[in-house]
Amino acid sequence: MRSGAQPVTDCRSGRVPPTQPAEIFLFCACSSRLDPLPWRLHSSYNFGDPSSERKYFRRLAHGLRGVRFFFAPKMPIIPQYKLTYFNAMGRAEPTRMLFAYSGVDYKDERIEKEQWPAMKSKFPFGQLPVLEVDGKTLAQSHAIEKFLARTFGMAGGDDWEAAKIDELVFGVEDLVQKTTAWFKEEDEKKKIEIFRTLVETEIDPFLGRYQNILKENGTGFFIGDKMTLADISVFCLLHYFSCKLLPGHLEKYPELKAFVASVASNPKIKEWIDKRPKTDV
Ligand SMILES: N[C@@H](CCC(=O)N[C@@H](CS)C(=O)NCC(=O)O)C(=O)O
Repeated sequence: MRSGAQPVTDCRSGRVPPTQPAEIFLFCACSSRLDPLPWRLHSSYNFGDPSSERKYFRRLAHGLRGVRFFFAPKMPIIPQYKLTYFNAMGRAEPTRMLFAYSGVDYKDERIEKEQWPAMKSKFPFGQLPVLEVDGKTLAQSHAIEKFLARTFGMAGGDDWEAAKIDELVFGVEDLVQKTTAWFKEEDEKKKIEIFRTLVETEIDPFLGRYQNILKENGTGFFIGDKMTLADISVFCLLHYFSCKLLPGHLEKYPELKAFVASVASNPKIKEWIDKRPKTDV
C-alpha cells in the first residue's frame, strides 16, 4: 500500500485482504498452520512511510524463506545409503544387485581384511554386511535385503508373495550354510571329496527343486511376474555357480540356465556385473 491509501490496522478482522503476491503466498502457507503472521506483519508497519515499508518487505522476504520448511515434508527425501562389507561378493552381493537393478545410488564401502579386527566392535553384530540409512544402522544380510526390497518395490505384491520370497531366500541360505565345511577345509584332497558329496547330496537336489518352482510359476521369475528379491537372491548364487564353482553344471537345468542368462542380460544388472570389482567369492 502506498502513501495516501487507507492505514492498515487489524487485517484479521477481514477489513484488509493481503494485496502483494508474496504476501498472498505467505498468507496461504501460514493460514494452513493457523499462523496469523501476515496479519501481524501488516498491521505493525506504517504504509505511508517508505522506510517502514522497506522493513515490512524485508520481514516478508525473511518469512518466505521460512516457508520452505512448511513445504519440506511434502518433498521426496532421498535417503543416503552406505553398505559396508569386505571386498567380496558373499553376503553383500544380493544387496548390491538390488541397488543396481533399482538404479539407486549408495556408497559401496569395502573393508580390507587387515582393517577388520580394529573395526569389528563398532558394528552392532560384530559382523558384516551393515547398511547405513541416513546414519541409522541395519545389520544381518537378509534384514537388509528385505528392507531394500520393500523400499524398492521388489518384495512381492502381497503378504503371501512376500512369504514365498522369504521361503526361497532362506532356502538359498540353507544351501550356503551347508557349503561352510567345504569352504573352510584347507586340505586339498579332503576339499575335493567334501565338494563331490556336496554336489550330490545338496546342490543337485537344490537345483532340481528350484527349477521346478521356476517352471511352475511360468513367468520367467520365481514369484509373480516381475523381478523380486527371490530372483536376485537365486541369481547371485547361480551366477556364482556358473562363473566360478561349477562351470557348465547348469546344462542339466535348462530353465535355470535360461533364467541366469535372462537376469544377467538385464541392462542394469549387466552394467553392475561389468563394473563391479573382480573378486573370487
Ligand atoms: N547372519 C549374518 C552373518 C554375517 C557374517 O557371517 N558375516 C561374516 C562375513 S560373510 C563376517 O562378518 N565375518 C567376520 C567376523 O565374524 O568377524 C548375516 O547374514 O549378515
